[in-house]
Amino acid sequence: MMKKELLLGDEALAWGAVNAGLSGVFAYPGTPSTEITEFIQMHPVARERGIHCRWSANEKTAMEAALGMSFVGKRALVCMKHVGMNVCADAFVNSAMTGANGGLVVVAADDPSMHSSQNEQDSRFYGKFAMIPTFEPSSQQETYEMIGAAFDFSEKHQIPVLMRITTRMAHSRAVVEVGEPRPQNELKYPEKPRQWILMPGNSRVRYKTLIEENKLFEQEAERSPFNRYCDGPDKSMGIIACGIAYNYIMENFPEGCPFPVLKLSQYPLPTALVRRMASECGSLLIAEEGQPVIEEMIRGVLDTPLPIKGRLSGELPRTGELTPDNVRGALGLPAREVAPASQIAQPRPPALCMGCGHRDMYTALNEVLHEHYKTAKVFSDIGCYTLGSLAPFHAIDTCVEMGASITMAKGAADGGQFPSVAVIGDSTFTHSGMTGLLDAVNEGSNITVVISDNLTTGMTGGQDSAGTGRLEQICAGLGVDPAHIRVVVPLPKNMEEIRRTIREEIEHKGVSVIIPRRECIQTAKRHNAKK
Ligand SMILES: Cc1ncc(C[n+]2csc(CCOP(=O)(O)OP(=O)(O)O)c2C)c(N)n1
Repeated sequence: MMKKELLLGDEALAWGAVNAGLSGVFAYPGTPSTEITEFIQMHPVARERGIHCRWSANEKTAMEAALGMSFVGKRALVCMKHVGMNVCADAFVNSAMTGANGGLVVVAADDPSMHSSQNEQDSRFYGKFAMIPTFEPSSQQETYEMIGAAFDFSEKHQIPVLMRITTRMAHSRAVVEVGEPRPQNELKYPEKPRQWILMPGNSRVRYKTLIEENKLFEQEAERSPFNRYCDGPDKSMGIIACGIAYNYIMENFPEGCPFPVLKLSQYPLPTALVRRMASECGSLLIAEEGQPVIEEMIRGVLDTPLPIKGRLSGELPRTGELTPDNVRGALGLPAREVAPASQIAQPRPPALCMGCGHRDMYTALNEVLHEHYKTAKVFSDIGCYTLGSLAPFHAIDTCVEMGASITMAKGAADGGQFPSVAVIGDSTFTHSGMTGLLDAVNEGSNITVVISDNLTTGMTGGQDSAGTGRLEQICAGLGVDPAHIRVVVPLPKNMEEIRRTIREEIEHKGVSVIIPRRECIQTAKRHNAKK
């Protein structure tokens, strides 16, 4: 029986996966993907069905665990934000070589306009690069349906599937018709076990079949119900609209689009459909969210030179999100009178919450460094504490990607920098800081590592943090001298002690770790309210 629910794109995806017989979701939080896993964690049906839904330490461990679940025949989902694809890339790219057994779908949530990310990378490149079929929904309803189709595709062709969504799809709500859950798969082992042992002899054979299979995946894309060719009377231009960009185009033509439109939501690129459009139209407009992935590909596909317009050629903006308004010029429509966002909503610069322990940590660190160590450099990382770069703290010199603080501090120290300080959050530390700390310990690098522990993954809304309660043991296990693992409570009343601790550990010649520990005030509020 179908029923209607008002769902975020993320929730439609999660519900679709549960109803498609999911056995486990493996994920590390990251905007705008977090709500997929949270929906499954909160859902009574998921609980009844015993679906695995605990957070993983990082995207690579998530991807590998899901691959293991697929190996034993069950349906597994991996979710992450786009930069998480970089972290799990080794496992992801090689999963095209092993193939899948139980359905395996990897969801990458891209963040064009960088609302909460360091870059605007487009995950479809990873699909093409790994030769993994990629799905890109254009509506919440399609997201719901597509995730089930992606699992079916994955099992039919024994290949992982990448599903790419973007911020607006993930975080906007629409009415979605949902169906009934299908049972989970039984345990069942791969029929081609050699493929799962990627030694050169096996891989060489497998790589050739993967290339052959991609021809089949392309044929699937040519006849996919998610790719649609809608003819139109005005052949001066044909529009290729990918994923959510399809909506931005169609919203401008409530009476129907006069141009032929190829809605693209499944790759590899269906080149026959593209060629058909090129042969019938005077020019092509490529509307895609993110980077000009398809625009670049199409230039290599067409036999006849044809004007191709898009993000590369400048008809559409090269950076940032597309909107129904900013595609109008490319459609030959007059600009709409809209007030700039800054007039509609007052911009509010982000800041650390009042009462946050990171504030006290930075206050103490700044005082020590400004007074005693004018040459200090602070290599920070990604999390709430990155806001230490802004007023009033201006406390950090770098923020690159998760885990980079400790390793950059090490490299700088190797290059003669003193003091070389790393600031990293507890979740970021277990995500990808631990291996860097091991490098530093092995070389006795002269660095001071501050693990600012708020007992949660604060930045993404307060998910469990993988090392909570065990950070000192982890550091000691990695070889940090226990005498130089110091725990302090970041509160104004403890300033004197914190400053002294920082000073002593900077003076220690070797690796030291300072752990300022106090619960995130947002999660503390929630915990108190529950009590
Ligand atoms: C590879 C990657 N995955 C996920 C994210 C999203 N993200 C940014 S910071 C962060 C974790 C922050 O937690 P923590 O280190 O404990 O610091 P806090 O925010 O609690 O201060 C996450 C999940 C990201 N930026 N990059």
